[in-house]
Order: sequence, then C-alpha cells, then structure tokens
Amino acid sequence: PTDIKKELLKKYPPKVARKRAKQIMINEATECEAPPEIVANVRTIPGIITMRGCTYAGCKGVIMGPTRDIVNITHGPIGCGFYSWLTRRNQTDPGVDGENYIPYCFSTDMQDQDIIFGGEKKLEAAIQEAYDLFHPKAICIFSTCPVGLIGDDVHAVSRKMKEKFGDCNVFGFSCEGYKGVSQSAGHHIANNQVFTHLVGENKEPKEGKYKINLLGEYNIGGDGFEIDRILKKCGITNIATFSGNSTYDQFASAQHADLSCVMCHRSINYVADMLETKYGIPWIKVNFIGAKSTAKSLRKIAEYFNDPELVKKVNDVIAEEMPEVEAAIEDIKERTAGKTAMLFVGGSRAHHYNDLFAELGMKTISAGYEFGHRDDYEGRQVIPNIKVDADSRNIEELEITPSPDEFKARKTPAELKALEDAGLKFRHYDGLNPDLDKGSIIIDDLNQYEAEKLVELLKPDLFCAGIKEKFSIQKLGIPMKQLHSYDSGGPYAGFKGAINFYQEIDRLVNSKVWSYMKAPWQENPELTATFVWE
Ligand code: CFM
Ligand code: HCA
Repeated sequence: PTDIKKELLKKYPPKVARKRAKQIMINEATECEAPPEIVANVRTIPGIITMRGCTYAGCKGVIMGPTRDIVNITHGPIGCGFYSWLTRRNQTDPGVDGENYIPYCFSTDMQDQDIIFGGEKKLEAAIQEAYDLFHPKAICIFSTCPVGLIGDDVHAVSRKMKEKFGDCNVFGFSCEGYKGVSQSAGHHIANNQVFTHLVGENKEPKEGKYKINLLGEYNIGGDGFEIDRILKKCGITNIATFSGNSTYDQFASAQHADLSCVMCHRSINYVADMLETKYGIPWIKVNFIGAKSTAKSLRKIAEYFNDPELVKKVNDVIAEEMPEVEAAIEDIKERTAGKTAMLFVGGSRAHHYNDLFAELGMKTISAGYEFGHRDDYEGRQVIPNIKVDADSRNIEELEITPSPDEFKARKTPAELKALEDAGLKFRHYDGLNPDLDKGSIIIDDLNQYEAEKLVELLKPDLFCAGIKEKFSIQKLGIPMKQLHSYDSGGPYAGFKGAINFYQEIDRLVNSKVWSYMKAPWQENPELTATFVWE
C-alpha cells in the first residue's frame, strides 16, 4: 500500500504532493493505539478535478431539497437553480394534501443588470409571485456566489416579506457556493437556519409510544420509504425525518420525539446535539444500510426505550424479514465473495456501504469521502483536537441553551448510565477507518487523476462514486455503481433494499461485458494489406 501511495503522488509538483500526502493514508486504525491523523475538510487544490460540489449544493440541494411543502427559491443565475433541479433523486410522497413543490425550479434568474444594480427588488418580486401563486407554509431563499459578491441582503428581504404576509414563514440562507470548502458548509448553514426559524414551532404534542427523529436520511431512491415501513412495523413513530420525505410540520414538531437517530453523521450531527441541549433528547448513531446494520440499529432503538414489548416486537420483525435476506445472500454470495470494491462518496456512504459489501463477502480496498471531516474518518473522540481554520471559522456554530419551558430530560443520569453500561453508546460515532481492513487506502477529496490511477494500480472489481466519475471509470473497463443517485435504482436501505442491492451488484460484477471493452481491431490490427502491382 505504501508503494501505491507513492505512485499516486509521483506525478504531482512537490507542493501539491506534500498536501495530498496528508489526505491519503494507509489504514492502521484497527491495530494501533494512536492512529495517524488524516487531513480533511480543507480547500481543494486549485486546478485539480475534484469530486466535490459547492456550499449552495449542500444547503439547497441536500438539506432543503427533500422537503416538499416549502418553496425553495434560488437567488442567482439560472444555472445554479437548473443544475439542482431534481438531480438528487430525493423522493417524496405528497400524501393526501398533495402539496409538493419538489418538481418545480424557482429562481430569480439573475442577469448582468441585477449584478450591477443589485438584485433585492427582483428577489422581493419573486417571493411575492411565489406567495400569490401557491400560498405555501414557507418560502426559503438560497444565495448563490454573485449574491454574496454584490451584497444583496437575502435575510432583510426575507424578514420584510415574512412580516408582510403574516401567514408564511420566509427565511434565507447565506450559502454562497464559495462560502465553505465543500457541500458540508452548506449542510451546516441550512441546518442552523432550520433550527432557528422552524424547529419547535408546533407545540401540539404528537401521538406515539416510541417516538424518534431520524436525522440525516434523505430518501434517495426511496430509502426513507423502506426505513419508515420497517419502523412502522415495529410500532416506532417517526416524528421527523431531516429531511427525506419531510414536511414543514415535521421539522416544526421535532422537539416532541424522545430519541434522535443519526444516519448521516456528517450532514447533521450538530442538529442532534442542539436538540439534546435545547430539549433534552438524547441521540444515537444508526445505520440502515445493510440488513445486519438495520437489525442492529432497530435493536439499539428498542434498548433505549427499554420496554420488553418493543424489544420483542423488534426481534419478531427482524425474524420475519431476515429469511428472505439470507436466501438472497446464499444465492448470490458464491459469485461475489472475494471481489473487491472502492467507495468514494460524499460524507457517509463510503462508510455505510462497506457493511452491504461485507454481507456479500466483498472487500473494500480503498475508500474516502468527498467532504467528510476528521471525525467521520477517525471517530468523534478527535473533535476537540480538530484544527479550526479560516474556512471552518466562517461557518457559524449556534450557541444553544436549554429551553426554559420545553427542556425535558428524557432519561435520568442514572438511567442513561445504566444504558451506557449495558453497551448503548450515546453521542458516539467511530467513523470509517476502524471498519476498514489494515492496509486499505483511505483518500480524502479524491480527484479524477487519482481515481484513474487507483483503478490502474489495484484493478478493483467495482468502483462506486458519482456521475462525474461514472464514465471515465467505465471506459477503463471497470463496472461503476453510483452511490449518490443509485443509477436510478434503489431503495438499498433496510431489508428489502439490501436484497435489491445484492442482486444489482451480482449483475454488475459478474457481467461479461467489461471484458469486451476493446474492439477486436484495437487488440489485433491485422488488416495490413500489401499492394500488388498487376
Ligand atoms: Fe450525507 Fe447524503 Fe452522504 Fe451528504 Fe451528498 Fe447524498 Fe452523498 Mo451525494 S447527505 S454526506 S451531501 S449521505 S447528496 S444523500 S449521496 S454526496 S454520501
Ligand atoms: C451534490 C449532490 C450529489 C451529486 C452526486 C454526483 C448527489 O453533491 O450536490 O456527483 O453524482 O448525491 O446528488 O452528491
């Protein structure tokens, strides 16, 4: 593996190589006492073709995109709105009220003259138009790069319009694309505003014996539908999903839950902390990607509520769902066992999907995040030691205090301690590294060059990443599975999703088509004719 690292860095100028060397590590996390640190959440080297997206994408596309009854207006040139229009495959079920703005693309369509003279008037008109047309519960405004550069005040405009309407919550986000080093900054900006302007607004208590929030699950390819099916079957009430298949009211009611379950740690862990500080709701890390992980996560939830009735129900559901999963594994595993995969996805999936591949007997030989932070690699214990730089300081941390009339400790310190002693860990996440084998290659903010070089050097049986990597990898003759959009497949979460995934991976890694990448005449250019004079 050390040689692979050297090979990856060989072509770079010394300064670039030095920087990239700190973002590429050979995994030792499982064996050594003080594992090496990885550099993460830092600026991408200019000129390198990164896999990352921008802060606006993280705010508008990722966090706010999946909520159906909020009108999301992009304040900026039309390209930003257009590219974030339905590309993330976050599904929604409009239910009985049918209020669903996800299929629309709202934008102020900024022009040169707005850049010169200011775009606030145009934004105001756009908010008014959206309100007149739809009378939505809320309108959100997203700032693109030029908005920050010219200084349009989206917050002042939002406040003015909210006051004017009286029955529509309007708030904005300073989520200019350049605001942070990646999408991750956009998640934080979005979540801070949701927490400030929306969470806790609905004071009506919610029914349910075991009430949870599911944080960091975005219903890509219907994953959230499958998780909700399972939770419902177990008798667990999901008060709010942040933000897959969500509604305004779910965010507004999140304080009524008794436990927060965190799926994607990267995009939302601070919301779990804020819900705990303000309302007294403890949180645990869960993972519904992989059948075994799903079962484990359900058992953790049951353990928390500490009610034999729920424990039994959860075990019954697992016993009912697993035979089909096991039969699928039994059928497929002999064809997938021993194959190798590389996982390079945003900030969670490069970890979560490791479990699904393990169920197929496949091995992840190299993995990394586009924009994960050190805690997503090394575990939350490193958080106090993470260096704060100019870019991370730029992203606001909210100061949260217990709500004077709504804080309610869900468990006594003694109860929490007893649960911890029994093995249930609160506020805990070990990160990706300990789950990977020693010697596997961990790479932060992978780029186009390194992706191709890795494939050339290690020849994996499968490469998983996003749309930007898809075709360049396939042209190298390696099957490529998108773990962002799922290549229009999914769901892959929960029990039924796992089966779905096994079948697709079986077809992908065992397809003969990849051996026909070169046309016969490319391999054997035998048509060398000889000219014969008559
Ligand atoms: Fe979390 Fe996500 Fe991801 Fe993410 Fe994303 Fe996504 Fe992703 Mo694409 S919130 S970090 S910003 S799990 S959009 S649903 S697939 S990069 S690994
Ligand atoms: C984003 C969204 C994205 C992009 C996926 C991809 C998604 O980062 O803005 O590059 O294929 O999941 O849709 O991560």
